Parts: sequence; C-alpha cells; structure tokens
Amino acid sequence: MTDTELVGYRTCPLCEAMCGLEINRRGGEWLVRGDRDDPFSQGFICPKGTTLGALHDDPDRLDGPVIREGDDPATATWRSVGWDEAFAEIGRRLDAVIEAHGREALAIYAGNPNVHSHENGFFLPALIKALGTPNVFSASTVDQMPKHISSALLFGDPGAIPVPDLDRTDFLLMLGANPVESNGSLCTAADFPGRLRRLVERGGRLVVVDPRRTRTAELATDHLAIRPGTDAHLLLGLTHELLAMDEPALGPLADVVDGVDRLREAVSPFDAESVAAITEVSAPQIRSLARDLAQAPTAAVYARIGSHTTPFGTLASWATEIVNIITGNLDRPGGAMFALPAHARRGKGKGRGFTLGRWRTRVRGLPEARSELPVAALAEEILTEGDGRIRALVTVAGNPALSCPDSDRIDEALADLELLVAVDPWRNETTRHAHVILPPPGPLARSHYEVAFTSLAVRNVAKWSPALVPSDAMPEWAILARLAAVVAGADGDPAELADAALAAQIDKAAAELGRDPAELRAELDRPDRSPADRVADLLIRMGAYGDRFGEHPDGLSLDRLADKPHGIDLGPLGPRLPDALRTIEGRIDLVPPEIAADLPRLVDHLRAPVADGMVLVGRRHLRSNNSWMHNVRVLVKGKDRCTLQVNPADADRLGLVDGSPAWVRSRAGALEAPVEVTDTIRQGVVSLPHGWGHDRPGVQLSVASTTNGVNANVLTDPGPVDPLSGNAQLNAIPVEVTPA
Ligand SMILES: Nc1nc2c(c(=O)[nH]1)N[C@H]1C(S)=C(S)[C@@H](COP(=O)(O)OP(=O)(O)OC[C@H]3O[C@@H](n4cnc5c(=O)[nH]c(N)nc54)[C@H](O)[C@@H]3O)O[C@H]1N2
Ligand SMILES: Nc1nc2c(c(=O)[nH]1)N[C@H]1C(S)=C(S)[C@@H](COP(=O)(O)OP(=O)(O)OC[C@H]3O[C@@H](n4cnc5c(=O)[nH]c(N)nc54)[C@H](O)[C@@H]3O)O[C@H]1N2
Ligand code: SF4
Ligand SMILES: [Mo]
Repeated sequence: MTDTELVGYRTCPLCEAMCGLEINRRGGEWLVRGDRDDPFSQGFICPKGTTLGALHDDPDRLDGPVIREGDDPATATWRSVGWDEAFAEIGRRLDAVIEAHGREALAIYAGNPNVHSHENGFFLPALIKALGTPNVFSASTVDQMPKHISSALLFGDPGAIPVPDLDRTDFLLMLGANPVESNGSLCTAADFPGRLRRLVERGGRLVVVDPRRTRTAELATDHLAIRPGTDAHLLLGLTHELLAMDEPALGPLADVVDGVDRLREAVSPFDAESVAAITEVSAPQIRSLARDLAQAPTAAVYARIGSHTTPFGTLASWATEIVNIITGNLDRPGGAMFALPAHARRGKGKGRGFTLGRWRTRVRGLPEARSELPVAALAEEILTEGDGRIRALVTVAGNPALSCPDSDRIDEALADLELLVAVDPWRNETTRHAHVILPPPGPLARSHYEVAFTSLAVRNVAKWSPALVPSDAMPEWAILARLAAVVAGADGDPAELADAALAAQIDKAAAELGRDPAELRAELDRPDRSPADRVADLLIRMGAYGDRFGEHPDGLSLDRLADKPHGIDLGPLGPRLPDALRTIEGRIDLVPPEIAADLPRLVDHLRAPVADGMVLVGRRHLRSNNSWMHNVRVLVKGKDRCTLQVNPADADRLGLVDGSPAWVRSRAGALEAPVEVTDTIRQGVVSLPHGWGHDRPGVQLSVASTTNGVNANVLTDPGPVDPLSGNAQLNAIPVEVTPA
C-alpha cells in the first residue's frame, strides 16, 4: 500500500462554492479530498475539485511565455521565450498600435477565473487603468451584470448583493438556477444541494422555476416550468398580488424605504391573468405563490443565470429584491441577507450613489455600466472600420471565442487584431489567436484568499492558504503588474510596482490609525507573502473583524488565518442595513428612475402577442466548468454531454429522433447537434450546454480537442442586450430545429 502524504489545505478556486480541499500526494499522484475540518464545506467536494492536481499537472498547460510565428493558427508555430523577450515584444507591438490609432484602439476582456484569485482581483484594476481605454469588457456581461446594476440602483453599491439565507429560511423561491449542477452562483454555499435537502427536510418549501426539470427541481417541493425569458414578468406578477393583498411588510426597513405608491403604480399592468398568459405559470399558481411567500415565517427569492441572461435581466434582478423587500425578508435571518467578509468594512449608511451610461460603444452606442461595455459588442468594435476601432486586445483568464455570443464572429474578430496578448495557462480557442501568451503558474503554486465569494457566502467565513508547491514561474500578480507597466510605456520590476501600488493604501490606513506608515509596512512586509497577500492582510486587519494593527489584539490578520489552515467561521449572516447602503441619501428607492424608464419595455412585451416557435436555453453539467476544464480526462470520459435536449412532443412534431443529429438555426448561426429526447424539458424549448467545440486548428488541448461537443454560442445573438446592464441574451434564443 502506498503512503498518503498530506501536502496542505486550500479553498477550491474552480467554482463559487468555496469548498475546502485537502491536498495529498500518493504514489506520485495528487489525491484531492474534501477537507472535513473546513467549517464551511465540512468535507463536501465535487468531481471538479478532485481534479485540481490533474489541472496543475496538465502537460498542455504552458510553463512559460510563447510567441506565435505565422498568421494562420492552423499552421503557426509557437516559440518559447523568456519573460523579458515576451514583454519586449508586447511593448514593441503596442507602441505601433498606439502610435497609429491612439489608446482608444486598446481593449481588455477579463474572464471568469479572475474572480477566483485575489492576485487578479487586486492587480487587474491597475492593468485596466494603465490601458487608458474605455474598451473594458468582461464575462460579467454574459453573466451577472444585471445583479450589479439592480444592487447599484437600489442600494447604491453594485457589490451589495443579498444572498438567500439557505440554512435558516422556511421558503426558497429559486428562478433560473441549477445549483445541483453549478453548485451555486451569487450565493456561495459549499454543498448547496445538501443545504437544499435540509431545507426541505426541516419542513421548508423549495419552489424551483425553470423550463427544465433539473436535478435541483427534483429536490424541490414545487417545480414551475416557466416559458423562457419571462422571469421579470412573473416576479412583477407576484409583486402585484402581494401589494393587492396587503400593505407591504417592510419591518425595520420602513424607515429607509421610499416609493411604495410608485411601485404599486408601476406593477399595475402585471395582474395574474396577463402574467399567466406570457409566463405559462397559471394565475391560481401565481396567486397562491404570492400568498405562501407572504405567509411564510421567513422566505427568500433567489434568481440567477436563467433570469439574468435575457433582455430583461436587470428588471428581473430588481424585481427579485423587490419581492424580498415588500415581504419583509430583505436583511433578516431566513430571508435575503448581505455577507460581511473579513476584508470588508461595515459602511456608514450613505455613499456617492451610482451613474449609468457615462460613455457608449462606438458602433451601436450601447451604454457603459460599472465602467464596462457589453461584451456582446466586442466583435463589432474590432471588425467595424473607423476611428476608435479596437486594434489591440488583452485577454486575462477569458475564452470569448467559446463563451461569448456570436462566437464565430468573435473568432473572426480575434484573428483580425493587430495585437492579442493573452494571460492564460492554455492555448485554446481564444489564445490560439494571440501574438503572445503569458501563462500564470498552476493552481497549486499560488496562495489563495477568497475575496469575491466570501462577499456572497451564506455564512461569514475566512481562510488563507499558502502556495502548496514551489514554482519558479512568474506569479500572476507579477504578470499583471508588469503588463500594466509595459502598457503604460514604462517596463519595470513588478515587486517595485506592487510596492508603489500598496503604498497609497498603507498611507490611508496609517492616517486612520494615527500611526507611522513605515511601521505598518514593516508589519505587512514578509518575505513569504506575495504583494497580493499583503493587500489582503492590510484589508483584513482594517476590516470588520480586523486587529487594526494591534488596536484590537484579538482581531483578525493574515497571521491569524495562517494559523487556521481549515479556515475560520465568523458566524451566520447578520443584518447590515442601513449601514451597508451607499445611496446618496442613505435610503432605498423602490423604483429608481432608471428602472422606471425601462419598465414600459416590459409592459409592451407583456402585451405583445406571445411568439410561437422554439427557443434555446443553456444548461450546466457538474463535470464542466464553462469552456476550460474539458482537458481533464476523468471529467470528459463517458457519454457525450453536449446534446440537444428536446421534449418528446416536440420531437414527434419536428421529426427528431433520439440520438440522431438535428440542425439548429438562429439569427446568428447554425450548428448540428445530437438529439436527446427527454421529458425533463418543457415543450417549445430546446437546451444545449455551452463551453464545447474544442476541435479548432491550433488549439493545444490534447484531451478536449478529441471531444465531440459543439459551440452553443454560435447560436446566441449579440443583438438583443439588456439595455441597463448591457448583459447579453444567452437564454430564450429563437431557433428553428430540423432533422439533419
Ligand atoms: N451560451 C452560454 N454562454 C455562456 C454561459 C451560458 O450559461 N450560456 N455562461 C456565461 C458565464 S456565466 C460565464 S462566467 C462566461 C465565462 O466566460 P470566460 O471567462 O470568457 O470563459 P471560461 O470558459 O471561463 O474561460 C476561462 C479562461 O481562463 C483560463 N484560466 C483558467 N485558470 C486561469 C488562471 O488561473 N489564470 C488565468 N489568467 N487564466 C486562467 C482558461 O484557460 C480559459 O481560457 O461564459 C458565459 N457563456
Ligand atoms: N458544473 C459547473 N458549475 C458551474 C459552472 C459550470 O460551467 N459548470 N459555471 C459557473 C458559473 S461561471 C456560473 S455564473 C454559475 C451559474 O450557475 P446557475 O445560475 O445555477 O446556472 P445554470 O446551472 O446554468 O442554471 C440556469 C438554469 O436556468 C434555466 N433557464 C434558462 N432560461 C430560463 C428562464 O428564462 N427562466 C428561468 N427561470 N430559468 C431559465 C436553465 O434551464 C438552467 O437550469 O455556475 C458556476 N458553476
Ligand atoms: S463544488 Fe465548486 S468549489 Fe466545491 S469542489 Fe466542486 S468546483 Fe470546487
Ligand atoms: Mo459565470
């Protein structure tokens, strides 16, 4: 028997659930298990987490910078170079672009894994600033931007996102989410499925609204197979019924909430009958759902991807919070609550408010939201001639060639750039077009402090994990810092650049504490800590539970966290309003002007004749992670998962046969996929997962490129975006389906 040697513990960086992992070596292999002593995940792990070692050891993962020689990805060769040469090449090509076209020809696309790294969280903003361009794109506009915007409009803070208090609620209404596969999103809960099971076991209600009877819906007490694209309508139908029943139960929020009468007026068109006609959730079901929500001792409404990636995403997200507020469930235990992570401060109950649309895209005039432009406009901004056309793009941890709408056009656009720099560990569908790829070290060679998802967790928790294996690769913070310098025209030593960035924050903390900045710097400056760790330490020490550099001797610091490798439980969520508000007046306007101005569009849609024809929705599988984990053999073996799910009645009507190929055509494109006939999907809807299609020339993913899936985003249409958030429509896409 081979001995198992414990290497260490860390938080899984792969999805939002923040599972604690125990990393072992056995017989020269990684053995990754759930960490039973992690207070948050208590041993839970999913199949993806167990492959963290395999990801780290993937022979296709690049171990140093490469420069492309040749224009056609199919025939190009890749030259390994040192870091100095890579950055010099980038500098040279950038200078040429800036000289010829100015800085507005530069752009950046930041993908999802950025959110899973404190190094990227702290150092990406410097790169964006250094680029000095309005062309900032990210995966947020194919995902959760509607939630940021509704939070910004209601609470003054795009980051103030309430999460359902899963462990204490009596009633969870969940729309457009499938946490049994996804493990949750904008609601961090390790073992989300277990928490849902326990909710039902303790006599609670779980109502799942989804056009598919998902594995999450199988756990639920009720499943409503809504017509795709109509969640905002349903939520405003519920609001209408709730307001018709009673005065809103605002509870302690009554003092800070304005606009009940305007809300009543705004939802008046959304009577149960009208809403039933479009959502295909019946009027009696809508009424009883409203009544049950109002009567539940505690309840929470939670909506995700299926609700947000539609042209009414922000309205749906806003309506979600409205139902929470008017049932008295916002900010109370068992309702929808705000986390208070270790690196955050409590807040003063007022702020600077929020402005949308400060600039617009060049071609379509789509408004900026949260300093970003809609990624649905990326391809046209590259391909459309004229002043301000994007000529150079930096991608950091993103794969828009598979993940963003109308991806064939994105692919064409990427090939058209004068410079593409990719900070990415793999040569994939996007980075095959790069002139230079800058790969960060593997996941086990970096320290981890969870910034984003502790802010969205259903309990307050904190953990810091050191890098578990030594690496002489350039850390990702250093890649980003040096790239920022090169982009600004001043290459330099990343450590010095990082120090300069930290100095301002140290000065601010020192001023607040009445201390000498040099003393604080000396306490933060440890040879074994990266600059990103030092930023985390500073924020934690000045944060809600912090030691304030000795003022609160029992308070938290990175040292304290380092002593607790399984992490620390900081307790259940507590009420945070009104302190967490950042609106100018420190109040919540139920119907912010931006929402009021957009609502007539929804009313028009409510009254328009219901379109017939098929629509396409997405789906996630436990063993995939967007587009980038299909190179792990154990995760892709077995039956092909990239099938077109079709209801038996539709299959009969359209002449589709289980296992045979079908053509799917949308306004944007067409593809062929094998049919899977299943009654888990409602009539009129077909479903295809995203993130597949790795067979392109020039891709170096030896396992993934042998898989059979097709790229669903060939079908998604960049045209209809949510006007407030710029979010793309990835669900409820009109399609025509025929036997192939
Ligand atoms: N049709 C459809 N499309 C969708 C969705 C959908 O539901 N339906 N979902 C959308 C959602 S929610 C999202 S978030 C987006 C994701 O969109 P993206 O973020 O653009 O795509 P990912 O597939 O997550 O690709 C992540 C990239 O990061 C790289 N990477 C992995 N680890 C690291 C790292 O540590 N450092 C760096 N620098 N790079 C790393 C991978 O190699 C890969 O290139 O996709 C969206 N696309
Ligand atoms: N295994 C795995 N886990 C992941 C990811 C992954 O790719 N794979 N990606 C991660 C990322 S980046 C994210 S953002 C999260 C997303 O996590 P979730 O938001 O849970 O996303 P999905 O699992 O795609 O579930 C969305 C559901 O919405 C349904 N739906 C589609 N259209 C509509 C509609 O109009 N109305 C309603 N009510 N429902 C609709 C779909 O049928 C689907 O079941 O998952 C994360 N976790
Ligand atoms: S559920 Fe998410 S965080 Fe947990 S092990 Fe799986 S991928 Fe990692
Ligand atoms: Mo996402």
